[in-house]
Amino acid sequence: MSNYYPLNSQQAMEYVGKLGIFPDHSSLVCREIGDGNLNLVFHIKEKSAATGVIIKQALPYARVVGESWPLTLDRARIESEALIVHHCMCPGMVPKVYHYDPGLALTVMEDLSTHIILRKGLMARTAYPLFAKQIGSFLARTLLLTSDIVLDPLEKKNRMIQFSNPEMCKITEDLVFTDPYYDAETNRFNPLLDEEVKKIWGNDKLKYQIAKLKEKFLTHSQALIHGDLHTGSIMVTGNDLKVIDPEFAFYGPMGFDVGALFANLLLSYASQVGHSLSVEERKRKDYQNYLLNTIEQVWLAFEQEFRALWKEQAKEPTAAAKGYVDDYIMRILQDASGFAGCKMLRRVIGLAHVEDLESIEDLESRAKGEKLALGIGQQLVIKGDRIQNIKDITSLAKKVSSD
Ligand code: SR1
Ligand code: MG
Repeated sequence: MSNYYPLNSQQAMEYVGKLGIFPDHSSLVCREIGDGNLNLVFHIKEKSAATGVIIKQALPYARVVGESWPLTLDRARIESEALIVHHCMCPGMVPKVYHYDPGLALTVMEDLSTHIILRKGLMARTAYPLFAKQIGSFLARTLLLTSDIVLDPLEKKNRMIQFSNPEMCKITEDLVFTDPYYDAETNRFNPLLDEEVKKIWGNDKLKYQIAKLKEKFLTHSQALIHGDLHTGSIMVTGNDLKVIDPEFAFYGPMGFDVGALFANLLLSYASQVGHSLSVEERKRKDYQNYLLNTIEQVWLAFEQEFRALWKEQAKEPTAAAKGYVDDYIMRILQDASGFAGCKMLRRVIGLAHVEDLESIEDLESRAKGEKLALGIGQQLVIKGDRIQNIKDITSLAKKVSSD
């Protein structure tokens, strides 16, 4: 884009000033608050106000690596358009988009300062009683309502074109499905895991399953998926939830979003082991149980809403075939297991890690949590095809923990 330039805080304020969002002559303040892997994020508000707006601007490279990793600016379009689709299906569950500028690859959107990143809430061992129902519903609605089961076939194909996102998909193909399973330059891991990681690199059974999961990610254009639904892409209060950051959105397998969420809840579960020196054993176990119960509740809420929507809204003539919806849901669960496993492994071995584990300063304590994550991740991948219900996943996590 010829008129693209990365904003600084002053320019971000001037930009928003011209949009008529704030009254004329407002006294604005701005902070760059981006702490993710990819983008600039500016928080702009009137000096005395509590909230204002967010400008999220894509950089032409991955922020986490630097200019040596060029990255498409089209991800800003994908994100703003996915937010609009998600808003139609789940009003109030994504930030409102106020303005999108293709030239500057930026979106001006609702300020969510009242919310916190779910990952931070989990790290503080907070319980969110409404979370499972809310995210289960978000998943069921955004996935089923963008699929062939509900959409007119031509509209679905047009949406696949609209959300063609090859460069962002390539990041996932490399960082989730390829690099962590051999001695790739992008990998970085705790040196105390050397032995475990080498075993993973030599595990043919695991790599065979991962090859099949990658193939599914590459070829199964089932629904408009968020594409990066980890606990850093969800913001919460005690009673509200917003899903943010769909810049990896594309037409892919439904189980990838469900699996991403399971993986990140399980990474929180595994991290409890590394933090346990500093807290009572009882508190750690209670929170682990809470996390497993949350996974079960998410799935139940997802399945319930998915079945109800299927009944009410399926337009695909074959949707009423006896046993089809049951089989469809079972395949999502099995895919979710496999994808969750890959996503756990990549967060320990690959380029981009998670704060749940990284915040454990002592390398030996961290390695305990990471080993548990590697153990659960491998089992989810290997046993994915044999999972029959959600308790198979939570029992597997418990079993690996007790081994
Ligand atoms: C270079 S981007 C690394 C990771 O950050 C994002 O959140 C995605 O998960 C991606 O794989
Ligand atoms: Mg993100």
